[in-house]
Amino acid sequence: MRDRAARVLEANWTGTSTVPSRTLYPHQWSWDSAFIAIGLRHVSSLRAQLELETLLGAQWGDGRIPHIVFNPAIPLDAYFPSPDFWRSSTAGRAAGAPLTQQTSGIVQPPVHALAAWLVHRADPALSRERGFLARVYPGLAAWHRYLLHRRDLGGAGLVCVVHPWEQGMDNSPCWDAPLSRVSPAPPRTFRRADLEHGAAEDRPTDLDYGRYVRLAMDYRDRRYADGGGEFAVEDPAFNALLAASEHALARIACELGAAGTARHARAERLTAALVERLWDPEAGLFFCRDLRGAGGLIRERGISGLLPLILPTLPRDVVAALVRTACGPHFGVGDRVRLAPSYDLEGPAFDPHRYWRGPAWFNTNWLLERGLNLHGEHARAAGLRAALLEVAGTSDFAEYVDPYTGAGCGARGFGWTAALTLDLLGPREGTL
Ligand code: 9WN
Repeated sequence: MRDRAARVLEANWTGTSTVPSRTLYPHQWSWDSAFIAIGLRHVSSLRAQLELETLLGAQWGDGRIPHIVFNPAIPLDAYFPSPDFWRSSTAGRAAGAPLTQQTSGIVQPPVHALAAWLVHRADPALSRERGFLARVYPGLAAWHRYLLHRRDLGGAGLVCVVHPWEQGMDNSPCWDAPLSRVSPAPPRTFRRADLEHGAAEDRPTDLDYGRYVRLAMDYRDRRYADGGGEFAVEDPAFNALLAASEHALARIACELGAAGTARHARAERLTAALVERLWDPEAGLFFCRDLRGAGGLIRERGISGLLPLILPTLPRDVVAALVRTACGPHFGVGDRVRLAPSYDLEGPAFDPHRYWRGPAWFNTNWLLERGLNLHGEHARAAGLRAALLEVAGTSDFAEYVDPYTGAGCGARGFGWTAALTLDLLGPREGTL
């Protein structure tokens, strides 16, 4: 397994970073790279460090880490939206986009500081010799600053996503209500590239794609200034990852000889704000909060609502309820499914094969496994780990799988599936 997974990462390595998939996603993606670095550290700490350094090399002056860093050697029509759509170096100039590298203008979940800390821990000697933490710390701090200062659109201490792609679970039913208010870009004004590699019945519909394009286009035409968009959602997983990464940044600061207390305190405040704003005790789950339209909680059960389990200072009753929900009828962990689905098994929009509307992904299940271990649920975590390893192997490191059968869907030889397999094969470390 270890060799097979390492071979996938080798095949997807470009020399400076790793693509999620040679066919479907032939550039560098932000949160993919963070998960990939977490796995790469078990085969090459140097490559793991470079992965993150390359991504940070394309950071914008305002602190945002773009969700895609484009490889100029790849033809424009290999992926849509391509660099000529985002026009980062012109439309993003005021926000400090790089002049010579082409990127997208939206972001993805902030897994990077967590990844940087885990990469450092895998090989502290090499990390110190290369000054790895000192190289990445300023960029990571600016990234968190951007999110906390420019993206707290609700003013309650939580960060907003302004596009479904930012949260990473693109087509989740959690976005249906806020997206329904967005008028789609006309189909003839763009050409999807994803349908050449993925099955149309598994991918987002043309109507949803038109809405993704509209939102991205409007953001670009506002020159990537924050605050004015039609879509603004507080998401539990995005904010939980920021809090976990803020704890990691505190550790990095300490390692560099600075104080980490203020950062740990900020992470605890984020955790408290999550509970205050997004926790629903009756559902035993965190929900997304819509900041546009009529506003309020979006009562769709997505896996995102379980992921605050990765946080060390979550109240005990919240932890207990989340574990019950994960193992109950809506997510079926340890019972009805092989891996936790991306969306409610009993929800009206559930589909075991359609993108983020039911299938299981490896990164979300890896986070769940970490959360279960963190809170002492070792037997459940071990069950999930065993299922993850088995399904990764039998599906040939699929992008995602049918949650019931484990049958592979989407791309094969997928970067984070292979990387997180490597991580699960390694020692299960303690908590952050
Ligand atoms: C848009 C690369 C990315 C992942 C996302 C996943 C998918 C892109 C797409 O692929 O999103 O960013 O074109 O559908 O949803 O989580 O980072 O693997």
